[in-house]
Amino acid sequence: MLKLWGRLNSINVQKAVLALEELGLPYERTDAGLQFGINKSPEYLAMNPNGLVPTLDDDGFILWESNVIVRYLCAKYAAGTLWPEDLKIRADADRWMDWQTATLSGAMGPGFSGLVRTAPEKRNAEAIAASIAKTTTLVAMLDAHLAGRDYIAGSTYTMGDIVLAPIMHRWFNMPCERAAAPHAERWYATLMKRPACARVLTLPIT
Ligand SMILES: N[C@@H](CCC(=O)N[C@@H](CS)C(=O)NCC(=O)O)C(=O)O
Repeated sequence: MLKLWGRLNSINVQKAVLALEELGLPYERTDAGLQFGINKSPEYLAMNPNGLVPTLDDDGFILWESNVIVRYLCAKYAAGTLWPEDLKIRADADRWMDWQTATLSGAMGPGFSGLVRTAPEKRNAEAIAASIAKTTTLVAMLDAHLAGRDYIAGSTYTMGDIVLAPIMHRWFNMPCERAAAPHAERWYATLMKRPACARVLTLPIT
């Protein structure tokens, strides 16, 4: 059976769980990271030397990097749908997946950890404001992209949506002011009607 390590309040773990849930695959998940520990143990480091979550074990094949886990699962079990066969549609999904990791995640991180994981008296207001401002600009970019399409890579739901959904769920639920992003909000509402998204993303952000 597929095995996954990682705590559910990590957006990177949520991506992998969402892929598994969308695919309807049986899997076993072990909480790991932060208060659950495990991820710095020698056994875990032998699987994932980064000591980070998530890690996937597919019958002895060990994989880390959340976007790669999503791509692998979608290519193995949903080629032609979640993993588009059309090269350009797939590259479009890949582009936004990499953008999420390389650009959006880093911009949103300080605002999220400041507002959600830091006691009010210890918050760095300047860092939080800078993070919210950067994220607002990036979300506007995503919003403009979604103005012309139903989903990240066009007219159908793909791995691109799976990777963007957890971070956008976080953004739409962070305790801060947000500029209107009507196309991204419409996209998010559509996603939340999917049973797998509703199961994975209705958790409060922590
Ligand atoms: N690029 C990696 C980043 C993984 C990562 O940063 N994971 C965080 C949680 S989102 C982590 O393991 N933090 C340490 C911990 O939870 O103890 C991926 O996408 O899988």
